Amino acid sequence: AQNRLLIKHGKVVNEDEITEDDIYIEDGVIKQLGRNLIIPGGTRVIDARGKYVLPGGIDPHTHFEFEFMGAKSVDDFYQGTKAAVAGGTTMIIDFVMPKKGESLIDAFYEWRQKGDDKVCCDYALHVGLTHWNEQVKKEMEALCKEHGVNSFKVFMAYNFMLNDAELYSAFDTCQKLGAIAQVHAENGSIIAKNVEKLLAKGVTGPEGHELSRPEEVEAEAVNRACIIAKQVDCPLYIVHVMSKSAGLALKQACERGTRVYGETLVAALATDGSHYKHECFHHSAGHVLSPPLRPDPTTPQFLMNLLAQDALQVTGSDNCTFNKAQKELGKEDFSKIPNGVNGVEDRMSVIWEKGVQTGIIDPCRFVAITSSNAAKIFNIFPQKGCIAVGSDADIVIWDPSRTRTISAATHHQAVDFNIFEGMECHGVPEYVIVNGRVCVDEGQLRAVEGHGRYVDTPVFAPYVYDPERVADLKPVKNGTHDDSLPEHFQNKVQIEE
Ligand code: DUC
Ligand code: ZN
Ligand code: ZN
Ligand code: ZN
Repeated sequence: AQNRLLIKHGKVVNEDEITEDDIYIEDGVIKQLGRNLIIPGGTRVIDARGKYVLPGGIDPHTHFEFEFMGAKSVDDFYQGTKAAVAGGTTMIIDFVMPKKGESLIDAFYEWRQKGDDKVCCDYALHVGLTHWNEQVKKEMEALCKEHGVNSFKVFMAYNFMLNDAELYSAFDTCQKLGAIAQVHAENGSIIAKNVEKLLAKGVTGPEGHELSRPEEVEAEAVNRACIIAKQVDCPLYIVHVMSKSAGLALKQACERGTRVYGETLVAALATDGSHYKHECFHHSAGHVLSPPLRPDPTTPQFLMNLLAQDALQVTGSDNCTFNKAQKELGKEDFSKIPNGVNGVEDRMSVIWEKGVQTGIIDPCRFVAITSSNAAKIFNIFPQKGCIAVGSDADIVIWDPSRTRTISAATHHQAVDFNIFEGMECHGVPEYVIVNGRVCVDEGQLRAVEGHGRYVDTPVFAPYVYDPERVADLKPVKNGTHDDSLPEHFQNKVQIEE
């Protein structure tokens, strides 16, 4: 066999434990795990002494080459996944975004066409529901049964938002298919009125962005989405939880027995809304994303604490990058600034810095929130998200003692701005192994266009708790892992039609 690799002497970190195993990889898969392995001659050996060996990061939220608000995001599937790999992420999940009225299946194939030949690492796709009718319902079923899709995103804001009755039907359809519903939770009707009012008052700059969509407008939508999902017992995933209020609304819904997961963004964990007051337009507009960064400077640590408590489970980037020139579309009107920021490359280092380096989370929890939980929720665990015999060889050898300083001048993304500019991070990927191939080698990036594959995300069985397939997320309390299942996963009764 070709492509053999042995990783020796590292501290192997999974979400539940750290072991001192060596790892033998052949043809892209982990074949042996343990000490004193017997391996074929001619195998390359990587010494990981003093380093952590982590499951490659999974970024479940990117928008590569996305036409949005009159612009097209500049990181495509090549540049975007190359940057991901450079930072220790070995799989991304992007969003198919059908034009209003467009067939979901057609849009799905458009995205496959953008991705398949370009991706440097494996990828999967969520599908956005930008309108609602019977045709959409039929196509959702086909996407689940024939195209490896198990997640659909609905919007409560933007001009493709669904109303409450449509959300109810969309969630109900997801529930019956065994899919998970994702929601962009902001009250779009309130935002539209606020924008009108602010512009009329002469507030046209980026500072108007957060003012038009304050955190209670996010929290209201989180709460409403949770209530609607609970009516039809649909598992729900709130994307980009950006504020304290939204995080608390989600936590309370969970305590009421709603089956809901929360994702927050690396942007929200490491920066804040003070940037919207920056005098330089390219700087403030460069931080515009929705939901916005919050003016309350205690927000980033609060969200990290929610991750530590398992009140949030996942971190993504929402990487949707626009150059300075594109952001100028909103020079006269903040509501026209293309929404989106970087993060796919820096997510792992920034979260290590803000979470592990500060002592809020341990390396196991870091693995859970950057990789394992996304793999479980989107039903690709243990192929992805862990280091185990039989799993894909997506592995990062992580040096916690080295640091790097983030800059647009040195990053691998196509975009000309970086919201983490100047941030010094402990935790540097020294080797990144993607499907058994060494794609960062002693810190040198050797990503290969087209090396990645499309990964099917199979649906779950609706209503049934299936220990083989349903995510059994383990809550972490003060660094000790509680193996009991969260209540919302305890036996659901099968209801036959
Ligand atoms: N928010 C962003 O900032 N960009 C892409 C889409 C979204 O919801
Ligand atoms: Zn969104
Ligand atoms: Zn500036
Ligand atoms: Zn997004």
